[in-house]
Amino acid sequence: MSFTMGHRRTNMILDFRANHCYVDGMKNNQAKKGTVLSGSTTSGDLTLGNYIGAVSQWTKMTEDYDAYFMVANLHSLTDHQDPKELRERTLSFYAQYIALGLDPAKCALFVQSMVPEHAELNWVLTNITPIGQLERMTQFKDKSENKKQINAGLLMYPVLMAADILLYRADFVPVGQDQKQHIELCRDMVKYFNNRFGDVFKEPAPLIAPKGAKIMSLADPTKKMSKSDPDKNGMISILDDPKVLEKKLKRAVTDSGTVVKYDENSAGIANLMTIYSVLTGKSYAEIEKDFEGKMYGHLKVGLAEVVIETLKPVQAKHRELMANRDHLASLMKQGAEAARAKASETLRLVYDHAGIL
Ligand code: AQP
Repeated sequence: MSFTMGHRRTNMILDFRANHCYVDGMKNNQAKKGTVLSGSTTSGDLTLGNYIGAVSQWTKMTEDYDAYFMVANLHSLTDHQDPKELRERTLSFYAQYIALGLDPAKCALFVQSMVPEHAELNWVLTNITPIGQLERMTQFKDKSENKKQINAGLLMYPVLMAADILLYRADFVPVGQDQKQHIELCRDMVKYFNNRFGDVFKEPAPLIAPKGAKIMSLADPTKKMSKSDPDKNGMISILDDPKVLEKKLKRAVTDSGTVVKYDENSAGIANLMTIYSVLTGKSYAEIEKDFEGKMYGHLKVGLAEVVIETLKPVQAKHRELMANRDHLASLMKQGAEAARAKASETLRLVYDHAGIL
């Protein structure tokens, strides 16, 4: 009975898709280069690192791939979240994605918790994943350091991430450098699952941008820029006020040199030049030429202008979207329905293979 109901639900979703631009991509699936899935955790507002390393890559893929992008709100529970703030941030995050260029008509743009299959597949995968492998994850080691109490969710984070990817049987996962290890683990989990239950999944490959895959903290350029970093001076939030942006960039930590020259060993200035290069499309050599005879301070002022100009339209679009909550809610509902069409099909296959009624 549930099988029939599942079918009925899927048909309903496909009917919905027929009235939606997204269906055009689905109809032409033959011409697509494969399926992509990615997301970002609602542990703070998106940073320039999240944008450069991930979201900006996603927006380029919606034409060529069958694309699924999610607001990963379940992932944020690995850390303490104020429920009221989390609810509001989830809405804001969704609006930030669209403001940054993701078009909900060209991809399935959804909130993770609105697709319950993520949590269901997570449980199945939990039972094929060796704990030792999870304990070796760099992110787990970094995030559990100095914590008095480590919750099981922090350890299991990569399992839920694998469920996110495998539910859509994604071929590619566009991510920043820090997530590569988690994708490798997901590939192992595909082998464990297929060996035990039969061929259901294929191994996904990470897609990592050649430049900007690891934007560093402005306060400590040896550390990754992170949205949950308690030191707010280290991050550029895409919603930061222009005055705040200018102040943070002018204060960015660099070495004691003065000449604007790209050098990997000079982490602070290399980071600023990378951000400048990605946002303007200029090469390092061109930037060096632009700032010839000038000092680090000039680069920081120039970069502040570039960042402010880049984020101005994004912030305006975000404000506009947040002013119409009903419209956002309806986009979220449509996105979740489109995602569930594929997710429920995969889960049914998984349960069939695993003997789960
Ligand atoms: N600094 C960064 N440079 C380039 N890419 C980055 N990403 C994150 N930080 C940078 C990429 O953004 C995507 C979404 O990441 P996430 O939110 O799921 O988790 P994360 O990698 O742990 O990102 P944060 O900002 O550091 O979050 P918190 O503070 O919660 O840990 C991923 O593709 C990631 O690689």
